[in-house]
Amino acid sequence: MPNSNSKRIAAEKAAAYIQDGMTVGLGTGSTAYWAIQEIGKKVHNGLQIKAVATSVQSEKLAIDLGIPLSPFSEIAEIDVTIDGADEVDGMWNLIKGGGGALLREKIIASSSKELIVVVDESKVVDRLGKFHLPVEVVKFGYELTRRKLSALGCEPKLRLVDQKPYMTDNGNYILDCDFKQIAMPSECHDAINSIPGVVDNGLFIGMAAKVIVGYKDGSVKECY
Ligand code: ABF
Repeated sequence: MPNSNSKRIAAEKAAAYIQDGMTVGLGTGSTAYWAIQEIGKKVHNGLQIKAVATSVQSEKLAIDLGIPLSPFSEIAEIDVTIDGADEVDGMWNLIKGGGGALLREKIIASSSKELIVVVDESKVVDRLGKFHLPVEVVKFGYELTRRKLSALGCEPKLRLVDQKPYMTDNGNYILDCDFKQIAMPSECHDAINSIPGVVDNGLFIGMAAKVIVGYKDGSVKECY
């Protein structure tokens, strides 16, 4: 994972909130990576937690670090989830899903008492939408789903890896939708999710309890 200092300081600041006895959601991406590393150190030093991961990638990292994972069936509620984002606006609405994990991230975030978002300064924007919005769709009829999405005023592109459709951990496709800018994120979120074939999208509206931003100069800012 890239050794980006500003991501790392934000992630480590967030990891300081993890206390004994907590159930913790582990995010996905290169910023969440540093939070998981820090949590792994704390577990190695005796911290007693249960964790659940937002992706197979984070699950593997947690296992490598000795972080105890619990099956969803045993988790009533998650105390804190630490996760990254692709964009954060002034209302702390987020675009997530660049890493392809948006569905599990949203499920876990919605089951968490507190979602702490960790980003570097490049992710903070005035208006969401420069980052193409990831939308997770079922494979069946995705061409029709794509047409309905484009009718909302965007250009949906099927995410490819090695010239083949990217498959999420849940066996679905991702359409990356270029809206240029998203003036009304909440309405956009609802319009997208009302389209048959859409599983969920990367707009996280009003879900962040805290946003921690790391800066190139080594400073870090917590926004409540
Ligand atoms: C994940 O973190 C994704 O939702 C998002 O795409 C990614 C942010 O990227 P990174 O932390 O690697 O910059 O939660």
